[in-house]
Amino acid sequence: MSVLIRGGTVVNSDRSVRADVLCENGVISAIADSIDAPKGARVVDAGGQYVMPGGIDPHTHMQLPFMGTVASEDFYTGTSAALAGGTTMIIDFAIPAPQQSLLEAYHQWREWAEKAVSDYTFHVAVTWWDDSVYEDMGTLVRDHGVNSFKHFMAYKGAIMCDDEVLVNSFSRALELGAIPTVHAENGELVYRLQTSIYEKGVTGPEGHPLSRPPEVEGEAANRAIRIAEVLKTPLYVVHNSCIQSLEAITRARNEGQRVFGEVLAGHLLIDDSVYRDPDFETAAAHVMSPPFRDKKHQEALWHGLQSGNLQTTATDHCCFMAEQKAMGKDDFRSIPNGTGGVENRMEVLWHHGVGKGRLTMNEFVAVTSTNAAQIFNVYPRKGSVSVGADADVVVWDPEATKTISTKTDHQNVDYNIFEGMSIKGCASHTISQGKVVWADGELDVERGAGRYVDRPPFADYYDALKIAAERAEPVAVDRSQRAKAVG
Ligand code: URQ
Ligand code: ZN
Ligand code: ZN
Repeated sequence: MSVLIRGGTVVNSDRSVRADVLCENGVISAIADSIDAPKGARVVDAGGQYVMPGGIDPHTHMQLPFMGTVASEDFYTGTSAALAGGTTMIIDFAIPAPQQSLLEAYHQWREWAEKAVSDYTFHVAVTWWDDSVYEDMGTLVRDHGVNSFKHFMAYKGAIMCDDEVLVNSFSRALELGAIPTVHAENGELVYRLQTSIYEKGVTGPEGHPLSRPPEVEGEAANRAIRIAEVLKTPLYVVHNSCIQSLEAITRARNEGQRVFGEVLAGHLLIDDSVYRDPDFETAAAHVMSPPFRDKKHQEALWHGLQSGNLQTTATDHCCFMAEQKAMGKDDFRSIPNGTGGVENRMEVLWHHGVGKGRLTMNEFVAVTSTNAAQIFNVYPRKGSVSVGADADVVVWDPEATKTISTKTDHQNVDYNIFEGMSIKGCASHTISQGKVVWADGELDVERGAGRYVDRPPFADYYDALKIAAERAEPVAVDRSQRAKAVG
C-alpha cells in the first residue's frame, strides 16, 4: 500500500517547503517538488494544506487503574481518538504499585496496549525502591527500549516518591543513560492542605485547587531540579501548570542545566473558575493534578513555549466518566484525578498558538511532535517528515473549522474540557505507518495495528558525563607533611 500526498507544503520544525510526499511500506520514501503516483497508490490532495509530522503526545494514561477505579479510555479508543486529531504516537506510563515489580507492571501495560491502533511507548514509573528496582531499571533499558523513568512526588500513601527514592532512581537513570521525569507537587503539603480544607467543611471540587496551590508545585519542581543538578542527570518535568514551576525550569536552563518542561493544552487554555461551577459534574470533570490555575499562569506558560523554556505539549489524557467522578461527591479528595484531550491537543494549540500569532507553524511542529521525539530519542524516525522516517503524517487544513464537543469527538469519556470551543485549523487526513487512517471525518483504523516503539538510551551524552565525573573525582588531602612540620 502506498500513499502519495500531493500539492501540500511540508512543514517540519526547522523549515517549510512546497513538496509532494510519497509513503511506501510504512515509511516516507520520497519528498520532491512533483512525484508521479505509483500504480495503485492512494492519492491525498493536500492542496492549500500543510503536511506535518504526526503529533506525539508524551503524556497519556489509557485505562489507568487509579484511585479505586480504571480510566474509561482504553488503548484502542484512545489511540483512535488521537489519530482523529492528528496525533500518531502516544507515550503512556507503566505504573507499578509500591512493592510491585517494575517488569511485571511493564508487561501488564504492554498487554493492555496490544489493542492500540497507532504506535506507542511507555515511561516506566519508579514508585518504590530496593535492589530489585535497581535491577529492573537496567533490564528495562537494556532489553525493552525504555529510556525514561517517571517519579510521582504527589499522591501520598499511594505512588508518591520521597527524596530517598528520587536520589536512588535518578542516580540509576544516569548509569543507564535514561532520563528521569517527575510529576512535581509536594505530596506532604497536598495531604496536609487537603485534610485541613476538608475538616473546615469544604468537601466539593472547589477544595481541589485550594489543596494544591502553585507554591506546592514550585517547591517540588525546584527540589527535583536541584537533585538532578547535584547528581548530574537531565530532568523532564511533566505538566507544568504555573509560574512557579516555570521559573524553576527557566532558572536552571539559564544556568546550563539540562532540564526539559512539558505543558498541557488544558493548562494553557482553561482556568480555575471551572472548580467554582455550581454544577458538581462540571466542576468534578475538571479535577486533575496539578489543577487548572488562575488566568495569570496561562500567558506565562505560553511565554514558556515561545521562549523555548518549555519544549513539549501533552494532554495527560486520563479519563473518568461522571459516575466515576461522583465517587468524590461528598469528599473532593476521592474524585478520580484526570481529564481528557488527546483528540483536541493539536487543533486547540494551532488555533490559539499559530492562529493568534504566538507560535509559527514550525514552532507548532516542534512543540507537538519533534521536541518530544528528540527528548525521548526516537528522532528522526518520529517527529519528522523526511525520507526514511516512519510514515506518520498529518495533513493539516488551516481553513477547516469545527466546534469541539463530546457529542462529535471519538474519546471514550462523557465530558470534553474544550466543550464548545470553536477552532480553525485541524487534521483533514492522518496517515499512520503509511496508511490513511483518518479522512473526510471518518476513521479507518485496525485494532492491534499499533507497534511498541523502542527508545534507546542516550549513551553518548552519558559517556561524556561519566568522563566529566571521573575527571572531577575528589582528591584526598595529604596531611602527613603538615603533621611533621608542626611536630
Ligand atoms: O498525575 C497524573 O499525571 C495521573 C495520575 C493523571 N491524573 C492527573 O490528575 N494528572
Ligand atoms: Zn501527573
Ligand atoms: Zn499523568
